[in-house]
Amino acid sequence: MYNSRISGLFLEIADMLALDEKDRRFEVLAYRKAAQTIDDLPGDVAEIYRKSGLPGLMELPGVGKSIAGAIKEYIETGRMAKYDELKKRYPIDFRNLTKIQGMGAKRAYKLYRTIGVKSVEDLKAAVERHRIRSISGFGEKSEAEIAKGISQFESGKGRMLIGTALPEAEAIVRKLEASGLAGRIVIGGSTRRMKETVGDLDILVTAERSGPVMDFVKKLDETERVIGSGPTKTTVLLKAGLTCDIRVVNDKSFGAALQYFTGNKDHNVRLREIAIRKNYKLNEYGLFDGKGRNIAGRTEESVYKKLGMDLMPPEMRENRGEIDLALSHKLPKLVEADDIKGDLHVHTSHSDGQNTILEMAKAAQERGMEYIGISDHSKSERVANGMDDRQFSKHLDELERLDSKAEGIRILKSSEIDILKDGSLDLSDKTMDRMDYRLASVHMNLNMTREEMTKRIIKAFETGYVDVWGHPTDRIIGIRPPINADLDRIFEAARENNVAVEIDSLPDRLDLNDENIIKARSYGLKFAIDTDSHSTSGFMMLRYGIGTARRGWLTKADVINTKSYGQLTRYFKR
Ligand code: DGT
Ligand code: CA
Ligand code: CA
Ligand code: ZN
Repeated sequence: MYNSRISGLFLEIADMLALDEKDRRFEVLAYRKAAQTIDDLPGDVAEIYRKSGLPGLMELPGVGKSIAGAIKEYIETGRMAKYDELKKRYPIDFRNLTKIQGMGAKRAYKLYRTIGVKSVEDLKAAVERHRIRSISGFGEKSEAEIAKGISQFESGKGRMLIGTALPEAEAIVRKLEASGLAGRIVIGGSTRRMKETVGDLDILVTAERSGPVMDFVKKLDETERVIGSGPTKTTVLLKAGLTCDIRVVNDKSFGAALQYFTGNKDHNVRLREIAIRKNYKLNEYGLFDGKGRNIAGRTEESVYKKLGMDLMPPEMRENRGEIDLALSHKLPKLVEADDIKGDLHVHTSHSDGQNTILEMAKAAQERGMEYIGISDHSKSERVANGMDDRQFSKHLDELERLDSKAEGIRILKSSEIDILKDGSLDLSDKTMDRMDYRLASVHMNLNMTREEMTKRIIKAFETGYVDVWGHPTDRIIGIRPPINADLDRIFEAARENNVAVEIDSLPDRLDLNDENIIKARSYGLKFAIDTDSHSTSGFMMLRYGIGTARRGWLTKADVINTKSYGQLTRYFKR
């Protein structure tokens, strides 16, 4: 899968072009937009090129002739001349440095020019020697912020977002399927459990002969180098930057192997204890009775069943109580992507989205949605072109007009309203009164004390205007830690004020996370699973929000946007 590599190169090219003395704003935007498009593709961009050549690439939104040429060049040669050229001028690891909170490309460049920082390691050394604070434009405070950013960065290192890992694994599965060398091909491990970050990929394959499968994997486009290989297991380092374990098992043990390699480890350990108590033995080859006879293993279900349990979804397998529920046949029926009837967090070209209201509505309709809530930013989000009350007045008129015109989908009037520093909301009551529902999020002033932040959010809820709390803790995985706030008190206030909490499907947000979902649910809260889409391709991210919701054990009834249009509008009016 070439997508993440190519979009990464484009983002870095954009960063470097932006440093130029000449104004290259349009080129910078073009590369950013192309990076976004490629990142959002459901399949491999290389497949598009192989099937339809340059013209196929140029049909992608935001991909013109020269960018298509760069994609082609990279797929064919593994290099990109434009990138290499810029890199000579800027020998700086922007990709990792800009992941550190408090470090944009401009600041990275300045540190390079003044004290020669090229990499995260250099930056770390400079921070430790307190060399940052004396550089103009930085100071002690930003040195401390960068130090914090580095430790946050390091804690996420070596793991990859599910939003990158899953498409990568799927691309390999598709190729194995097309090869005809294997029978069943299934993704296991943390990827199957939809964990927010993944350490390595685990793929299980059945095949009559393992040799040809292993050879195929070693020669994949995706493979950077082979780490180890034997008849049952091959480990390769992928160009995407993570390793992949491929195991070949036989049909008779497939279910037992899938169970074992799906994990997680604690879940497996408990399962094995239950087997031992029954005088059985459980391993990746099957379930065996006291006489060593194989009594289950062809399917996962057979293994769980012989242990007295119902089969539970992979997302639940974290040893958080799911085993007891399975033993007592009380597993919940978890929410599914098909249950979602609409999206309540959508941006359009009226603030920082790329597509018009109608384009977004049409794309949502094509995905089978019954309604879409348009939630463009409020005025304090200046960087995101937020609108003030006057602009909203026109915007809401427009939404009403489009709703009456659109066929097959309803358009709900909303906004992602900033929760300001003092807990007030960013729009007037009059404006908010006109909306079908209100989404409210914290975006700025994130460095408050725990008490201040808690009060700020509770105060916003107490206005009575908040229907959904957007991306609640505001974390960005590997980049920004969650806000420091007392979630117990906030959830209590959410219940009292009928505020549903959001699960934002963007793979670097997935906020609320699984553990906080379980906590919020214990307060009786409802949830909205949204995509926070900024373009028509954004709706594809829904599956990550669904995966996270399932990791938090949510059912259809817990999620408000599983309601029909009629039910939902009644719910908001109550
Ligand atoms: P990751 O790769 O760190 O995101 O997490 P996983 O869960 O994919 O872990 P991984 O790849 O090390 O191993 C895949 C599965 O294999 C894991 O979920 C459970 C099983 N497994 C690995 N090591 C052990 C072990 O020592 N004991 C048991 N019972 N199972 C194990
Ligand atoms: Ca793994
Ligand atoms: Ca593994
Ligand atoms: Zn937001």
